[in-house]
Amino acid sequence: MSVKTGSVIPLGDGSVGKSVIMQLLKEKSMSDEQRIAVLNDARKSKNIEMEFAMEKVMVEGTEVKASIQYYNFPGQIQKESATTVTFDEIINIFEFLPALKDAHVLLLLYDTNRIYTLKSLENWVKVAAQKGWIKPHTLVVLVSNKTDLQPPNDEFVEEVRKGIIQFITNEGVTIADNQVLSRYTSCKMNSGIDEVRSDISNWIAANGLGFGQSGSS
Ligand SMILES: Nc1nc2c(ncn2[C@@H]2O[C@H](COP(=O)(O)OP(=O)(O)OP(=O)(O)O)[C@@H](O)[C@H]2O)c(=O)[nH]1
Ligand SMILES: [Mg+2]
Repeated sequence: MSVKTGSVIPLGDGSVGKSVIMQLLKEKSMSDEQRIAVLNDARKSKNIEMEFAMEKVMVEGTEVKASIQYYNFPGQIQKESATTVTFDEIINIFEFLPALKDAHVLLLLYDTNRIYTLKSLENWVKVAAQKGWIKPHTLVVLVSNKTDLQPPNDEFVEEVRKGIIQFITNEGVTIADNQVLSRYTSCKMNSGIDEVRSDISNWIAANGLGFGQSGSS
């Protein structure tokens, strides 16, 4: 069986749900109680958070193992106090990590209940581009989270999705329209999470770095 490996980087403002969704994506068979505990225990991230998951996926009739590495950072950019750590401080330390040379999947998360977090995604895409994370083999998923609190504005979300494609294209990276997905999730209601998990594992199974089987690249 071949194994494909790839990294997933969630990006977005503070409190949009990056840490929580990463836990839910990692753990496929989480009970309702466990999920509510993850939501209730969520704290502002003060360091890089790493998780690892393995998913079996069928690709053209053969089973492929997708080995998925999640790297999550604090969404905070401004320094709030001497003890809080910002995105840039963390990322500067971890820049040498090989898995951070590029991302196979970028999750651009915002909180549907705070519309300015959707506008902020323009800045987060810029950060990703500056870091060189967006490559022709990168899947971008625009995640509208907390839909239990506020249903997203479909037209505005689509406008932002198109804007992301335009920006990436202007950066000189070739990206197809179906490489920037839009997904609606609620971590609280457990809706849309399975879909995002499949997006990630299917993409990494097909486009990840190959090990194991001879002839695979
Ligand atoms: N109602 C609701 N609350 C959610 C949802 N997802 C996350 N939350 C809550 O939102 C808060 C922030 O979630 P986190 O995962 O810590 O957010 P984060 O993006 O990691 O934030 P930073 O670590 O500060 O960057 C927590 O209190 C979560 O319980 C959701 O879908 N619905
Ligand atoms: Mg966090």
